[in-house]
Amino acid sequence: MQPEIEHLASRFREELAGVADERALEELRIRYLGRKGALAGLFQDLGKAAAAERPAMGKAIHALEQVVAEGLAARKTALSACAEERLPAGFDPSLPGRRPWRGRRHILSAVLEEIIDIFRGMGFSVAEGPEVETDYYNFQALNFPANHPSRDSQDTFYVDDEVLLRTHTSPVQVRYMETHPAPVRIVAPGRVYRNEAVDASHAAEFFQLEGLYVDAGVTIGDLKTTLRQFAREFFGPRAELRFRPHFFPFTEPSAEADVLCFNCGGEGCRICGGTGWIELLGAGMVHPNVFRAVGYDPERVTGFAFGIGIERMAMQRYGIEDIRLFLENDVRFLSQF
Ligand code: 2U9
Repeated sequence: MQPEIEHLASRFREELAGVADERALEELRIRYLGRKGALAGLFQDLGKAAAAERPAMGKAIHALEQVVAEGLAARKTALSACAEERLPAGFDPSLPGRRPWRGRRHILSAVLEEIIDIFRGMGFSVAEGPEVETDYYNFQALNFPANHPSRDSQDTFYVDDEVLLRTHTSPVQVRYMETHPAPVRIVAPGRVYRNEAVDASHAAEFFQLEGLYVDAGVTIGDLKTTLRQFAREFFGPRAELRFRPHFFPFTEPSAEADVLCFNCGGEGCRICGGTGWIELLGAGMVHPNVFRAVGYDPERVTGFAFGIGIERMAMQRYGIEDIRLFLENDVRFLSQF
């Protein structure tokens, strides 16, 4: 197209974009295609042009004519669609839409569901229970006697002397055993509360998944193989676990399990604090007093139990350094996962 004609084409497009109703569109049509319009003027110029220039000029004018005709027709369709749909006249339904905001699972839900799936694959089913519990189910049935120092590690928020926010999901397993005979193979996921001074690694509410396997003849060997299998599925086939003796009121013996540091492979680095190992979970053989509390005979059944902190697993997997980020609801954080 020649410069003058090209200029007209771009002016037409601008004017077309500004057209808001059918009357303005008709005016625009007359200005370009009417008897005294821009195109008519160009055709007159064509008549006066030198013979050698005419073919190229004629082609360019016809091209412009087409641009104008098509532009007017498209705008007309758009405007009548607006009228039919009662949309504002300036609305152009041919424009691409805005992508709607898509939600996603919270990173803690995603990690929790992944862990649940691993245990489902090993034959565990899911049990749930209330977050507001009684002193009996949260402590006494789990072998924390009243006024015993073992309670110090799990201070919580009290509604009154008897009613409190659960400090672990263990009451779910207590309730389950009260109502189901052995064998039991369940995981109990959920939110728990502790009266903690909040900092980068301590929260007053967090998520856990606890597991319980009870039957005749369950051994600590079953506990170790089950947790090793879990670690391999969650961290990868080369994940290694080590067990250190520990104390929990509700299990005896008890242990904490560490996973070989995925970052340094045991050499010692910043992530594992130079030890080569990262603390992962707690576990143990269910204390006979817990079985007695739910009416199981500790002479006939044994069982193992374990507890996994979900935030800790997510922090390790994704290199998150502050536990408070999980509950701040900042989309800049959440949308990374
Ligand atoms: C019953 C009997 C025993 C559950 C267990 C742990 C060890 C444990 C921690 C992991 C990180 C809490 O979230 S955390 O801070 N849990 O170390 N939990 S054994 O033992 C039970 C549960 C129920 C009836």
